[in-house]
Amino acid sequence: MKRIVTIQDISCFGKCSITVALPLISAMGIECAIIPTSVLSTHTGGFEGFTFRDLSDDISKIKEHWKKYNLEFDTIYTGYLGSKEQIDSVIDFIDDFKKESTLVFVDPAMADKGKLYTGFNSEFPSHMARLCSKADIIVPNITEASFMLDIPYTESYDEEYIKDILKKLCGLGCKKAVLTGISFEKSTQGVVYYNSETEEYYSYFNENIPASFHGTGDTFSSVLAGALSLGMNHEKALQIAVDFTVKTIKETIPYREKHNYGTMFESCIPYLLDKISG
Ligand code: PXL
Repeated sequence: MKRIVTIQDISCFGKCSITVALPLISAMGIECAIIPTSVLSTHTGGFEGFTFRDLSDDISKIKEHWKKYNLEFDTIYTGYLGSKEQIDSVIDFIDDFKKESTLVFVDPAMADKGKLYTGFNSEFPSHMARLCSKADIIVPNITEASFMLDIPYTESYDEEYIKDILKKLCGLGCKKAVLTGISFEKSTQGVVYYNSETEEYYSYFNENIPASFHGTGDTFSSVLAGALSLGMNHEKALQIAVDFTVKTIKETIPYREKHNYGTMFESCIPYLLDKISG
């Protein structure tokens, strides 16, 4: 059985980060270990007055304990991290646990729609860029990519611009990059992927649904990290991750008034299992 460790926060209510990654990765038949980096009462988008318990000190303690047991992971998958100190501890973790065959998957979850999430200062993206330099694959949206590359955020772009950003992202040090939430025409949205080792690009699009829910980035990343860990090629893994994310959004739209804090991804798990076995 494949084994992933995911390192990100627990948002107790709201469906994102670990409460999305753990059920999806487990459902895909992959063992999922976790390192919770902080505990929040809710995610930081759309809720006022959330609590935040910093578990930064625990990251290195958990790491040292695990080293005594020589634990091994097929994939190290990182998501939302709350501070520079957490990023430093995660980099130490990668240095200690990455083997030749380990996939290091970094989702630099910190911003969307041109803005950093609540709680991050303008220096944070440069630290996230340091973590990205350690990755085999990174999956930023355009906002996160723009912050890490220190270029202006724009919503009007063409294919050439996106390809250039992908090359620049790989210039940070990662081997492969996926830009998420890309829309060249109104009716479609999807991802563009670049492999700097083979210099190949691949794009995959699905419907552009005029609705946005928290945690959809985490859904995409968890399924992509899972599919790649299972040994699928990038094309198939990206297709499954995009299609599943779209399915969860469509599933939630009829209930969006009461369920605007996250998607009803749970009822889409049978669809996911069907896709990965097909
Ligand atoms: O989905 C990304 C995410 C993860 N964790 C926390 C967040 C967010 C997005 O807002 O607030 C705490």
